[in-house]
Amino acid sequence: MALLKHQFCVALLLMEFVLLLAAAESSCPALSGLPGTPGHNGSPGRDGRDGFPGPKGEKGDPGVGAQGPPGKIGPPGIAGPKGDKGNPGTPGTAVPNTLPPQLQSDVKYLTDRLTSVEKVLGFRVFKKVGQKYYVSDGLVGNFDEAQKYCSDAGAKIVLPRSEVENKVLISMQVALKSTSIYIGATDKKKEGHFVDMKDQPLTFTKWKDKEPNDHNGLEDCIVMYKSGVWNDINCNSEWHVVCEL
Ligand code: MFB
Ligand code: CA
Ligand code: CA
Repeated sequence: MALLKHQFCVALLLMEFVLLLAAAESSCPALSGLPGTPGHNGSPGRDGRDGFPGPKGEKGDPGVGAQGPPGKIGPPGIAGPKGDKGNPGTPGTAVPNTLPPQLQSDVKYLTDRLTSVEKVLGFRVFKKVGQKYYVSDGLVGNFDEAQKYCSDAGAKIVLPRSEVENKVLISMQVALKSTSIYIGATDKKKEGHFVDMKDQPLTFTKWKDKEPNDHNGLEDCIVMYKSGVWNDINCNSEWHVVCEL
């Protein structure tokens, strides 16, 4: 019986120890156990957000690429001022008179045409009309200045001899942005009788209605308007100059 009592007391003591241990765990801070063995590495985290842009880098070295292709041709420059009059050309080669007469005449004709074409190419605006050329650099001047300008160029002031030639001169007005062009004829010598620069009477005219009227008795020269009609005007007034070769 004594043994039984002893065993009962031991069981009571054990229960009390277990109860005390449980109470100690619930009311005392957990006492840390011995460190466990380290766990395995976790799986990689999600990518982080992009960082702020960094500071501007230093300027790179100049590229070593091959030179690019040449650029497009630029627009033509504006025409420069007219150059000084050239020196007289070298005399043409004499046509050997051993050539047959017809061939000599053909060679002279072609030489003269070539000389005219070379003169024409010296002007800013030119138009072919039959065997002639109408040429201009856009000069504006009075009749005497017009006559000198054309004569110095080896030409003469324009004088249309037909409706067709008059229409070509109208088209020159458009190219020159002109309002009126001097015509190479006057009645300076005999009022009311207009003649060309070789004093020959005119075979073609295109007078504006009620013209020529020698307004104020001071009108002995002629201009052609943009419309193509002619009017007698004062020879000291200044208009566009067109020459014919
Ligand atoms: C006249 C004309 C003259 C001048 C003047 C202004 O016609 O004949 O040549 O142009 O106008 C009304
Ligand atoms: Ca007159
Ligand atoms: Ca008039």
